[in-house]
Amino acid sequence: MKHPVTAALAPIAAAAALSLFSACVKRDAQTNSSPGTSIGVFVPGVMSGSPVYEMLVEGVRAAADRYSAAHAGTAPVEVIVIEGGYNQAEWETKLTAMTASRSYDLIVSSNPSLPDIVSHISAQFPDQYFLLLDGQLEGNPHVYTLRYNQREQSYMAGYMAALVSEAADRASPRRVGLVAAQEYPVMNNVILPGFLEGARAVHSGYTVDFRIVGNWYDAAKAGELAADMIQGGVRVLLCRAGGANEGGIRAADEAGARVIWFDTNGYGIRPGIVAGSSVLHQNQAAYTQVLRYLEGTLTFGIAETMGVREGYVDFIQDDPVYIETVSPELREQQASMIERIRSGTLALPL
Ligand code: RBF
Repeated sequence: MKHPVTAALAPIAAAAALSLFSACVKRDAQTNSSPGTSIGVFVPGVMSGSPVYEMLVEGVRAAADRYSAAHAGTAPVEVIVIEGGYNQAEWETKLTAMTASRSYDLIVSSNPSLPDIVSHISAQFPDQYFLLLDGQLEGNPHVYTLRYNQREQSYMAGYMAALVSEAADRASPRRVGLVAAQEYPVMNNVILPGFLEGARAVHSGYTVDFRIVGNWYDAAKAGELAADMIQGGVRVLLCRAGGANEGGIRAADEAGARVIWFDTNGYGIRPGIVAGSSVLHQNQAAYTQVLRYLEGTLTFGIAETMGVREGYVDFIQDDPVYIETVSPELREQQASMIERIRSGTLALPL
């Protein structure tokens, strides 16, 4: 015989169970119609002063907004941004904590060092999906990667650096400069050689003065290094040091040298000083790939490489400040080199 109280409560319990069930059904329905309702963005560094990360977040947000607007009946896609900070030793712990929270259907990040970190984390949390830009990892069924052809990006920078150097001062040594935040495999094996390769395509006698700041924020140190390089005869330098670039550009301005900007359009930063902008369309990459994820068409487990021909790497030629800063002859030579890359006549594979 049922206990009378239990019997009396039975309908309530049934109703509660039913409402719990319908809540689950509702949630499942939402999940089914929008599989990536929560996206976590891990910024390996600090957004401010690092346009490559600002572009990342901008692209993810734009994809989430676009998808949410097109699926007005379902819950909007949520985007949470977590900055890892400048201490690289903490990134793995921070990203592990982010993954362990199980709050995100997808974790998005961007940095050549992320594939290694994610490989460790993925072994512990094999169900978590990751979308990594600016890095390469093939064969993990929960990880999609897209890297840029930075040989093309740095070649275009080196070519313009040498063109401007040739025109600047015949008495100077044939030497271009590269101020880098730190050494890492892509810097040493792709960007540095690509920059030199581009300069040597203008004249085979070019060498590169390569200096390291030691971090991504010390503008004073970058300025000292740049000033010293210019003192030694460098007329054009590529600044590759995130927030520290400001020091390099200031030193160039003070000493009458020129700077080539990397990743974003830098002409407006100090008009007349920035003579080239070799860019990555990271916002476009983040937007396109996150939208593919939300629409269920992103293939995990693959690694893609995108360059000039795919429209993700470019050299900005139509900015009025560029047109004012660089002579028509040099712009013409730069344009025809870029055209050769775009058409495939000049192949610069990674
Ligand atoms: N780029 C930045 O603009 N700011 C950064 O703080 C920054 N930190 C990085 C740390 C590491 C370990 C590595 C390998 C790269 C870093 N980058 C940073 C470079 C960035 O992720 C990207 O590769 C380049 O901006 C692409 O040209």
